[in-house]
Amino acid sequence: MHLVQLGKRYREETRSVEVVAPSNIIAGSIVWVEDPEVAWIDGEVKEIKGEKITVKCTSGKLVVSKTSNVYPKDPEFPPSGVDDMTKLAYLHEPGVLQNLRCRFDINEIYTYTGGILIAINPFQRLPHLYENRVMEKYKGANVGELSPHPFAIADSAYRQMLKEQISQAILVSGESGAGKTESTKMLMQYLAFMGGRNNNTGERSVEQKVLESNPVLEAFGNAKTVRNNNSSRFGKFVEIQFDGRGRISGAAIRTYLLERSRVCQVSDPERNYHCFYMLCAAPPEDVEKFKVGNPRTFHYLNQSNCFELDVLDDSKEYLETKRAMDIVGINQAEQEAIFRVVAAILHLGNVEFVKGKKTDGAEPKDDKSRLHLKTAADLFMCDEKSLEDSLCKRVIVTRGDRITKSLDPATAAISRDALAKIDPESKFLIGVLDIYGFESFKTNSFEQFCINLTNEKLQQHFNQMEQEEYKKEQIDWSYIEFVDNQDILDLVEKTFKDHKRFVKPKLSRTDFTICHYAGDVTYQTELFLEKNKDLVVPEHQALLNASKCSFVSSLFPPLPEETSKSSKFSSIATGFKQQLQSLLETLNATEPHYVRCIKPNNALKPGIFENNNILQQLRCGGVMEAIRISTAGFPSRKMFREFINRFSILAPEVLNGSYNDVAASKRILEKSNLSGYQVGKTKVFLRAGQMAELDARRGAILGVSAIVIQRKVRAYL
Ligand code: AD9
Ligand code: MG
Repeated sequence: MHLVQLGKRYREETRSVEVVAPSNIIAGSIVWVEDPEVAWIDGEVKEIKGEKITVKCTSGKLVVSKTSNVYPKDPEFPPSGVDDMTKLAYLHEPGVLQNLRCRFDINEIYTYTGGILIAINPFQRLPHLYENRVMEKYKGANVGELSPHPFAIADSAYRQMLKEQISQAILVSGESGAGKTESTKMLMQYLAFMGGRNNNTGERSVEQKVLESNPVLEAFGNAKTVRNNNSSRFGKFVEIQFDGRGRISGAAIRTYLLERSRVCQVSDPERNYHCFYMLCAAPPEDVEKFKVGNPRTFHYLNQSNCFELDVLDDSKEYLETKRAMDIVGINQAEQEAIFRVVAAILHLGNVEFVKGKKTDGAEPKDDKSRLHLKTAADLFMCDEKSLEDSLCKRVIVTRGDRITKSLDPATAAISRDALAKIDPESKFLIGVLDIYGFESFKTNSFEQFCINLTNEKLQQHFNQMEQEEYKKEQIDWSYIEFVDNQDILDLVEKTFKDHKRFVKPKLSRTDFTICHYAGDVTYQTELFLEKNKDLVVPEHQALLNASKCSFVSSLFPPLPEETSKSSKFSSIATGFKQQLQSLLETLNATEPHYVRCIKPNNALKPGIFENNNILQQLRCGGVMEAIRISTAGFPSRKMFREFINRFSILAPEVLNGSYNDVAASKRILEKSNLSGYQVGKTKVFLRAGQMAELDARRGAILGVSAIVIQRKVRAYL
């Protein structure tokens, strides 16, 4: 409900900067009117009476609406849409939706909104879009010259890095299943392609390692959820480092907030992390070595009835993951140690406890539990008795509490070891951020709180970068209203009560609502404290530190003296806040680029475009906000030199003699009779639609000259 209201808020704000005022609408006009089912429906205005307008919809329905809720429909809308929203004659919500839809229908899944790339998940392989020859084509082409594509975004980041000598970041966002991880892979594929160098040593190159790190990360950090069969349960920031000449010199991956609770608790029909099922489906000799078997026999897996996935062959994935581990440089011994830990977790999960007969503590329930405990100890290469003691002698220890810890360092170690810097001469980096988008579910807990706070921060970053660009170029932007969300960040980080963004629902004692930039979210606090605990029991730490396997013991370094006495308590929120702070510091030093992924339907099927669903995502992802800012501001910008190269054809005389960039750019603009644009210190800033206008004129002239040339050629023949 709140999202619908929010949509209204956007529309009201957008209206003040509407390209076409609703007053243009008269009887007979073709318009868009709101519809509860399909969001917007087109029709013809039959009658206008003051605030009321009657529309005969194409569905045959007669709708009476408020004049202010009706928008003009572009009568000359091109049937295959436009590749940049700023080229739309009418830039409003129904127009944006219509454009995305008709492009989606012809498998054009990418569209620009000014500088942002919108990517709609096709839920079907479109291999022709990602071939090597496509990458070749994008190499060095201007953004806007070719169809919108993640390669174009990566190319522009790469070239900007070299030209301006600053690091770049590509922020990929969207809800679960929208295609962030897939888009991230394409961006990385392109950057590896551009920055790769020949190596004849037979060793794996850094870029190969970067690309191959994905299957490893996904085996340990992805799981099937109800929203996505391959859902990343962690955020990641992939840094690709380059030397001054643009060649890849190293890479690193930072991960954020892995969902640890999944190791011990899985709800039907979801799955635990892929690695557990893979190991169970390993070749017989490995199954025997790691003492695993049918996934249905393990408590951590059989809490859900989902074991196999149509789209994923676990035994194939096991081999693939091991191959990828080879490539990224995890040797056989390390691989074995990693899978031993994975198997030990499964066995530990099968140990059941009962109240001890002799002492107050607990003890393994029966021989079966004892056997699992022994197997876990064997796999961890630690002392069985100590393992039992460490689990049983503390009443507060519940099944799995400590185990939740082990996957996380394992994943961290993989990314750390796999992708260590190999060249100290890195000058800049291009970072790609694949992070969870804004979430609002029926019940929202601690995870949603952290995720939404992240998005709030990133949205603020987006607004600040936009404002900074205007300031730097000394562009007058006083009339552009940026919605500042600092107050929400203050609310979360500093105060809590009596804040206009904070609502306490009357009917619940434990819920609270925060009015986020993307909508209101009510959080249920029951599990907040529990989930926020990052408890490591010192006995467990000491036990595993003493493991005979150096890999396992390295995951659990000895604790400093003073903390080993009591349980080491640290909060997830504090750690996460620090990570987020450091991420933002990195981002602040980079030039940002944006990819917004959209999930067209919840059935995860090709060809289905759900209007209401998509609109919600456009609003939550800040796309409507970006369009609003764009309409009010200057969505298209070009460096003077690029602008002159492209448009001097509109005023060829500017190139006569020695000319100055500013004067030449101004002259071209004056001759084009545009208004409202601004000329900054290094760039030309154009209003929505003006770039398209200039391109059209350029196209017309080029078309004419092409005809002249053709005629001449024909005459010559
Ligand atoms: V989550 O927040 O990690 O749960 P993501 O990362 O946004 O989510 P993901 O990239 O995993 O979503 O995409 C989900 C699925 O959609 C993939 O497994 C593919 O089957 C499908 N997909 C996404 N993008 C593309 C694409 N460009 N072409 C083909 C795609 N299929
Ligand atoms: Mg993902």
